[in-house]
Amino acid sequence: MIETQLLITACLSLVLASAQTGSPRLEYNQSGFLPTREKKAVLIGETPEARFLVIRKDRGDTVLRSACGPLLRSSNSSLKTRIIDFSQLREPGEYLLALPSLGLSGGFTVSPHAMEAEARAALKGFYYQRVSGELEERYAGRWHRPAGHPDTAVLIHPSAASDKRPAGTSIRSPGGWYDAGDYNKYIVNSGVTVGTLLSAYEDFPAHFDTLLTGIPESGNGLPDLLDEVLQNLRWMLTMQDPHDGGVHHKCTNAAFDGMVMPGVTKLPRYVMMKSTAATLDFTAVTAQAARIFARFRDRLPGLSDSCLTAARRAWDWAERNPAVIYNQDSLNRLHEPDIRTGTYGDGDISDEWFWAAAEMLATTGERRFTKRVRQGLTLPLRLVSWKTVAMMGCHSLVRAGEGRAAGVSGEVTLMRNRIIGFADSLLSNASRSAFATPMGGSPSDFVWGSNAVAANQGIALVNAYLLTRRPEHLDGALANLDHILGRNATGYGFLTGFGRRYPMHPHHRPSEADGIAEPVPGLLIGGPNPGREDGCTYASTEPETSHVDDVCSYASNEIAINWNAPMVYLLHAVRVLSKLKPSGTEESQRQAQEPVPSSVAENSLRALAVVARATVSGSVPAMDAILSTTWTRWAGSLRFPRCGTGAR
Ligand code: 9MR
Ligand code: 9MR
Repeated sequence: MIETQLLITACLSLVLASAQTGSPRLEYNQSGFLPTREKKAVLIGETPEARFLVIRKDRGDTVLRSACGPLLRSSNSSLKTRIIDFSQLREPGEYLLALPSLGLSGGFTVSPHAMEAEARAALKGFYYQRVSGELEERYAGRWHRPAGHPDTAVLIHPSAASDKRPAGTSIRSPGGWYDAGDYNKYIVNSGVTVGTLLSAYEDFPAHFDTLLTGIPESGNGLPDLLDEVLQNLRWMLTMQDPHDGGVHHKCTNAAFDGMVMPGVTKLPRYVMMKSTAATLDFTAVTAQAARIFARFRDRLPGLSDSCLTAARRAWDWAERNPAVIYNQDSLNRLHEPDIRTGTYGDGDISDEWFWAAAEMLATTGERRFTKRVRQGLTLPLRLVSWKTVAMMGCHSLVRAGEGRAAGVSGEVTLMRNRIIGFADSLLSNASRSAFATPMGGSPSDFVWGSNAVAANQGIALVNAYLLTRRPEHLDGALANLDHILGRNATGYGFLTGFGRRYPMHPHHRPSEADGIAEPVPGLLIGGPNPGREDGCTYASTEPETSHVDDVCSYASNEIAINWNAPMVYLLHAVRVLSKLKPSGTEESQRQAQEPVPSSVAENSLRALAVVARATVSGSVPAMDAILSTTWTRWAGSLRFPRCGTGAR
């Protein structure tokens, strides 16, 4: 160990200074890497780096040395980055990255179990959003709580009054999930959420058939995902007016509850007027549920048929009322009491028409739905969000195939090509991205709920992959997952409870009011949003960094079911599909093997490798200590030219 002592003595005598401006940092998926897929980190800062090493944490061996990518300028902030690609690394284990500007840094794991707990937790996140039942300790752990709003006597708001249901009378509308950090239940948002979860089931049924999440229904003969969906689907069915088939837009308080636990406030709840958007979204998901639950007729006799009947009645109502838009401001001018909760108002429902028609066609094969499907094909293919749902219909029709999509088989071929074209444009964004992600192709990706933009782009890429089996489509989806779980400009992994740094103060009433420091786990935070509609104080206002971990911030730090659902889809899809097809394009492998000329940086890396090995062999404090103490800074700030003695 003379080598090590020499090294330390020599190095300690050097000036400890950082040559960098700003402090560089390394961001990557904090939930680990899958052995068979791409692995990238992003070095943020204006660094002179040329080379990096990957070191095995237990043995201190250098297992990979390669070149950092060129300095990139982000188009979504003033940050500069370099991509560090270690996709070549495939052996499961714990590793460190060594970089001249950072020293030994970035402990990460490669494992076939990477993101497995996250995948389960994101689905379990819905359990914590359940409205009307108690969350028992044996399922909810320390986040157990009494039942929330019972919703057994919900008032008919004047906007919803009819002869059969006069204003002020009440209906039962119990159950379901709370929408987000607030305690209301909105059909439009429930629709896209349930549709996304049901699509996850339809795309990966064998996986979900055996997946357990530790909910009260686990082991009852139904997949947990479907048990969870049923919680909300059954609530949705209560929102359909049995007299005419129309669906109420939402079940809500007049104003948002304070930051209290569910069930604390006992203020009146209302169902609002029926709307065409709500009724069509309801049609779409009850139609989809009808075909899925048909497989479970033994377990749930009648459910599939009830869903289909509900779907048909809703469709018929929409045909009679094709453009009833929910506009809360005009309602508040006409009626008492004023309603101040979320609106999910959508003035353009052509895509809702298409989605409903597509699901009806996929389920029934009846030609009466083809007209609306054909009309919808002229719509621009937009990314899925609560108000843009055409792509949901495309995915379902493509999944159903020509057999079911009777009369529109030519169009289904067209849709396949559009899905692939959409995914390819996302990939071309990734090739220009300072974070190597499809996410952020345009600054407008950073909206309220930007992490769901990333997740829904991921779903679009997965759907393309299911058609093409081109590894880059799956790696593109994974890249957005990496974004959400840490490879982003903020340094947060955005799923509560996971990774080394996640938001602790989500705008989520239970997390805020329960007196437990840890937020409720498995919830996806909205993410950077330069719109900053909440008026909170943000340290940065640039698109990709305008996020603040403050309960105040509902525009960047809330959670929502329509964000969690695509996260569930993406996590499970990427994991399931990664078992099928290894990645690593020839291009990236070639790049990683190219020799890079020896340089100052090279020498400093050698020194880092020596430090790493010496640490493991016990001649300097243990690796963990190095990482957590001044050793990191020491190693990081060395001027290495004179330290480079005899590393591998
Ligand atoms: O808590 C509400 C959150 O769920 C919504 O997304 C947000 C926007 O509609 O509104 C939040 O409620 C705020 C209200 O709009 C204004 N007063 C403060 C409320 C939050 O504390
Ligand atoms: O996710 C919704 C976002 O797209 C809208 O811009 C925003 C304002 O209308 O509302 C968001 O949805 C919120 C809903 O209105 C109330 N519950 C919380 C939702 C997430 O913040």
